[in-house]
Amino acid sequence: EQSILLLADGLASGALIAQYEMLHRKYPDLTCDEACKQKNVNKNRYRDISPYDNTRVVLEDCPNGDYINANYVNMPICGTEIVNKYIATQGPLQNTTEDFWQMILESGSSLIVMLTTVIERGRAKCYKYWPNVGESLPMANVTVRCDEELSDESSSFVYRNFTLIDNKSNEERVIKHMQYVAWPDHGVPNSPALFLAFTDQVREARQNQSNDASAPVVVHCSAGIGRTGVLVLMETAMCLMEAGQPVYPLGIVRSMREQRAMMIQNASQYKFVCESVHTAYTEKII
Ligand code: PTR
Ligand code: PTR
Repeated sequence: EQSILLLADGLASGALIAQYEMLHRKYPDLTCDEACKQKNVNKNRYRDISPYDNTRVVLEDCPNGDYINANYVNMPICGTEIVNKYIATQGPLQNTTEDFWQMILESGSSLIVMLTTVIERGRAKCYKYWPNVGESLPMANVTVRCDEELSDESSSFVYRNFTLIDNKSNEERVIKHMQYVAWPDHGVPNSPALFLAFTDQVREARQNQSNDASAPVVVHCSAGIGRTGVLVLMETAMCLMEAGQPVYPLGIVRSMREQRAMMIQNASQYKFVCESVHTAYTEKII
């Protein structure tokens, strides 16, 4: 396959990384004004990571205002009717936990993918925004209950089941939570095989969403750019391969960054996905 040969060549020569380094991290024409407003600054985990205004998630009925550090990211799969929808967002802060759950409610999503742990190397990376098993977290508009928590044999993944209750209508929605716990920020996953397996599970869970299969999958890490970008790139590449379409990772990253700035944090993360795609193709994992 032509594009896979190109990928192999580009990896060998270093051209792939050189091209990646030349991409815009952020499009200068796209504004991030809402993020900088005084009433919103303390809702951003990192000062240098802001959502573009034009793709940001605007909350409709949130007690704390319409702002959350999150973007809609839509990834069409060429040659098919498929558009994989995501909301890419930062790891919630204590003061944005309610906004996060409001976003889940309004988006219709029933799948949350978490690519960080709560603390890494002694630093807080994400607030534990969910209750312990058997407990509930009541908020003004919604209540979240944690029904189940289990981890896989490798201890790399944790799965949880939540029930999200709309306090006004009493409607309930089952939310699946998939957490990848073996992946430091700024780094790459500990194993390509495990990450491919995890991405595959996300793909499957996306199609089996309890509420609406076309609802966005909510993906977050700490900043919501690095590891989140890696997952979006990987799932997109897997879907393209499955559809027999060429995979041009550079174009995919460009398209992601038009929707959320700085997606994919560094060249090693980019290289990791390219190598995983190559491995998956040559070993016919997909
Ligand atoms: N921000 C720089 C980078 O993107 O590489 C440097 C940096 C690296 C900053 C690591 C902080 C880092 O660690 P932590 O995320 O744990 O604060
Ligand atoms: N200011 C932080 C830095 O550059 O290190 C922002 C940041 C933090 C960026 C974490 C990326 C990070 O990784 P991830 O998006 O995978 O959580």
